[in-house]
Amino acid sequence: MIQQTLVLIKPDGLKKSLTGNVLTRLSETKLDIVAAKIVRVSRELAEEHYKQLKDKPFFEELLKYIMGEYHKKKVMALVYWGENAIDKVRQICGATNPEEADPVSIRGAYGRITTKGVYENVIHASTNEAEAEREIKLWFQPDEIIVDLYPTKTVKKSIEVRVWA
Ligand code: IDP
Ligand code: MG
Repeated sequence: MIQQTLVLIKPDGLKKSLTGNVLTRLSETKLDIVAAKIVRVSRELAEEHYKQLKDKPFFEELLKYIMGEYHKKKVMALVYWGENAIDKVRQICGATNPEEADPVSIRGAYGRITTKGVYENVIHASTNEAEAEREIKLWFQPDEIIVDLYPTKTVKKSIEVRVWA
């Protein structure tokens, strides 16, 4: 089954210069990267991304973490695409809790639990197709992805945009 999945290299991954290591590990999957960018995460984006966790005691800390308050204010967002993309990527990421994750996995090798109790686990990956669709549409516009993943429509917009001076 051909799938797409959202991957985020979280601020701790960028701060620790793990981008290369993470991308190399993910290349073992032989999946295609069909979108990639560096994002400064707003509070709105963070809240929307993690909205299923809003009642958790660690939610506020989680928002600060993904917004980069503790590391660098940036995240690398990618879309991986190919056969069984969701499970293949999650397998290499490892379990959510870095102390329970297989030491060979990305989270097992590079993650930690902070003194405030947040799992700083370096990477995010979608867990199922519905979540992948919601997340990819949240982080990317259709034209930022080089393949057609979901139906699109064309609308006329009259907006001011910033261009190079
Ligand atoms: P996932 O990232 O493996 O899909 P989720 O349950 O969706 O796990 O949680 C999102 C993120 O919230 C985790 O990656 C981790 O950073 C953080 N998190 C999840 N559960 C806990 C917890 O019990 N304590 C602290 N942080 C957590
Ligand atoms: Mg999740």
